[in-house]
Amino acid sequence: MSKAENIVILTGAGISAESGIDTFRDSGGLWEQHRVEDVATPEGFARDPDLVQRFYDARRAAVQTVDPNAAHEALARLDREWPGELLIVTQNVDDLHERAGAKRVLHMHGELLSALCARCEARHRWNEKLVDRPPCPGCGETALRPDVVWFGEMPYEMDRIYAALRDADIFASIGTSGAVYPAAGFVRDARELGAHTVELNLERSGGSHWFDEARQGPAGQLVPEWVDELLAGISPDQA
Ligand code: BJW
Repeated sequence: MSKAENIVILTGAGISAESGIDTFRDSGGLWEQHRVEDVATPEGFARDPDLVQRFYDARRAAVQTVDPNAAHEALARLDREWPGELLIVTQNVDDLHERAGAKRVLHMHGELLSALCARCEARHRWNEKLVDRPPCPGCGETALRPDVVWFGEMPYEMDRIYAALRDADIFASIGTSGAVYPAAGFVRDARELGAHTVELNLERSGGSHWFDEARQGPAGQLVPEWVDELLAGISPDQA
């Protein structure tokens, strides 16, 4: 490599599976336990806010009892040591990338440990329950909702994501089924813009054919191997 390459990494629920967090669409996943229309749409929240608040309260409590795994640790190492631009775009609402030490993380589907005020639109760090309708620390209204992106809502920071994709030399997708847009379309965008694309997933996803390279296995094994390969390829003048 003559210059440090730019990397964009998309992560999904599969990267946190080995930490004990349920994925959505695998057997036994969250969408087998709950109807997506009920818990992950603005209409479902309007119909039964207590049901939705309890669903996210339980997940917010659970995420605080688990730890990052070898895949999160490896990406945090890459973030520390990679000399080029790097952005971890996660669809996950957990904070395991950050707790592993990664800094350049963007949560496009929001965060469990954040509450969004539907009245004043302020976002507040939050690790408690919301079902009891605590007041917004900003405006005082009892209008706090989970700060997550439901179907039909616009994901966060799309402009920043597309800017990073435009400059990417390498695009990697880790632990995501590629079933949800716009994230599922990033591989095509990155590829058209000239990036080398690689998928690391337990099994081939529906969109595997879009990738230049697709590796199958658990993230806790594949990601550390891939990161070792990338870091071994850095030439001394870039380090
Ligand atoms: C392992 C592993 C291990 C397991 N190691 N791997 C028709 C066509 C196209 C689009 C649409 C359409 N109709 C509607 C839409 C748009 C809609 C959409 O995509 N719908 C689809 C169902 C078709 N999208 C939206 O509404 C989005 N907004 C939007 O589009 O706004 C307009 C817009 C226009 C233009 C530009 C930009 C925007 C919003 C989507 C919001 C998604 N929200 C959720 C919930 C978030 C909060 C929460 O956590 O509850 O996000 S849904 C859920 O799915 C969650 C996830 O982030 C997301 C993706 O899931 P993920 O991460 O891929 O998980 P799984 O379970 O699907 O897959 C796990 C994978 O891991 C599997 O492949 C396993 O094999 C693997 N795995 N163990 C490695 N150990």
